[in-house]
Amino acid sequence: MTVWENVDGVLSNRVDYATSKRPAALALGDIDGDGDLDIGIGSADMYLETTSLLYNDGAGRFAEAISFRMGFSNVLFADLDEDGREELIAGTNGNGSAVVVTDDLVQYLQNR
Ligand SMILES: [Ca+2]
Ligand SMILES: [Ca+2]
Repeated sequence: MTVWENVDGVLSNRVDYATSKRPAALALGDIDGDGDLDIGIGSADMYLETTSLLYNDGAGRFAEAISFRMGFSNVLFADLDEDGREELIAGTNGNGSAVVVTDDLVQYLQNR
């Protein structure tokens, strides 16, 4: 995934980020409620089964992708429980399943 900064109307300061293989969908949302848009990426690769989340550092840069072993090709953000932090909702095209990822779950998985 590549992000360019808009500097006075000119796309500049290109930064490439490693994400899930064969990214198929991208969504912006604020999963940690800090006011900065984070990025969720779904994958079209059913074998590698990765969905990625990149936290915004508040300065327009993103932390290294956190990848989950779940092969969901569609992603979106919505604040399902109205706590001010959006959840990442990921769904498949194939088997009709979906998961909801919260910031609390990500922090738990990162710190165990
Ligand atoms: Ca955020
Ligand atoms: Ca929420």
